Amino acid sequence: MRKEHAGVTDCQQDKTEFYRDVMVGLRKSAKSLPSKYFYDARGDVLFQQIMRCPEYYLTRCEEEIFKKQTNTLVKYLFQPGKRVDLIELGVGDASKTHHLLARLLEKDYEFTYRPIDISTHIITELQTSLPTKFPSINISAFQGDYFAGLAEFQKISSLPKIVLFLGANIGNMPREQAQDFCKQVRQYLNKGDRMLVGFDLMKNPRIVQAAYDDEAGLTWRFNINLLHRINSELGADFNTDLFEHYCQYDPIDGTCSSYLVSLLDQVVHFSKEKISFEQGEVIHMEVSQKYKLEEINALAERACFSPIHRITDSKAWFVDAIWEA
Ligand code: AVI
Repeated sequence: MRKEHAGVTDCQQDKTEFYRDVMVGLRKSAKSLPSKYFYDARGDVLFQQIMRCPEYYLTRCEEEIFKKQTNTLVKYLFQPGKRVDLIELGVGDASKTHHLLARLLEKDYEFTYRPIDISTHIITELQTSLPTKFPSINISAFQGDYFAGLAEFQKISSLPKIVLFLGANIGNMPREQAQDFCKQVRQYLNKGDRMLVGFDLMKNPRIVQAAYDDEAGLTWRFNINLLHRINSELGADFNTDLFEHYCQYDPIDGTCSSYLVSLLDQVVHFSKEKISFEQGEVIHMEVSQKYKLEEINALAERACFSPIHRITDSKAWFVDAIWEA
């Protein structure tokens, strides 16, 4: 629920923050926009479509792990008879987690499922759909920032925690930021708590490149949608026909970078400022980092976790890494 304080709504504050982040990115000599703003209602729909498109293998790989290796997940994450909080960061439609939840309920594990997501729409939807599918589930969701959610759950419960961070969401942070993120999550955990993180692995560059440059143009629309969002929410006048999507995968470093390219010299107006683009100039939109298996344990250890187990899909394209705090 949106709160009002001192006459300023959270909604207005979000907008100010959005405007500030956009301006900071577009005023830089190497322009960029933060990919966290991809996910408005239209962006959520486009991302759902990307997850189902033939080239985007990530979702299918992790879905296979959750479907076919559910018992291994349970074995390394849960202890029979020990009641826990199962916290999921950035939950989406929870379709992969469904497999795990079903098995836990079937085997009478005791847990409260605590999803955290920034999207009000996703949280509201989940709070009705999950109890319909699993009538015996205990669910207590949080809408907002991951760390605000972790802080809130720490306040209301002292049960051991199991944290899920699926979907290679960690890949949308550059390596150093991913490291800091894991360290920060660790601060909300007690010794013995567990965390599962989904990583996309380095593989044939053509497979990665295709996943971020799909035939149907969904990824193109997903990126361009952020310009539409800036137009409608911040009053800018981007002509989206004058930008095209470009993505490049660096197979040595494992970094897949998405850009929007300006097709002409042009000026985009905001109510109080204007931003110039040269023909061929790019806006960096997103990083999707791919990892080598061996770097993942080092990342865990630097964030003060002990690696416990790793589960890969049958093609070894994706891994769910399980760590102990
Ligand atoms: C959400 N995240 C893990 C996706 C990814 O693969 O980086 C977002 C995405 N961007 C383009 N396609 C999918």
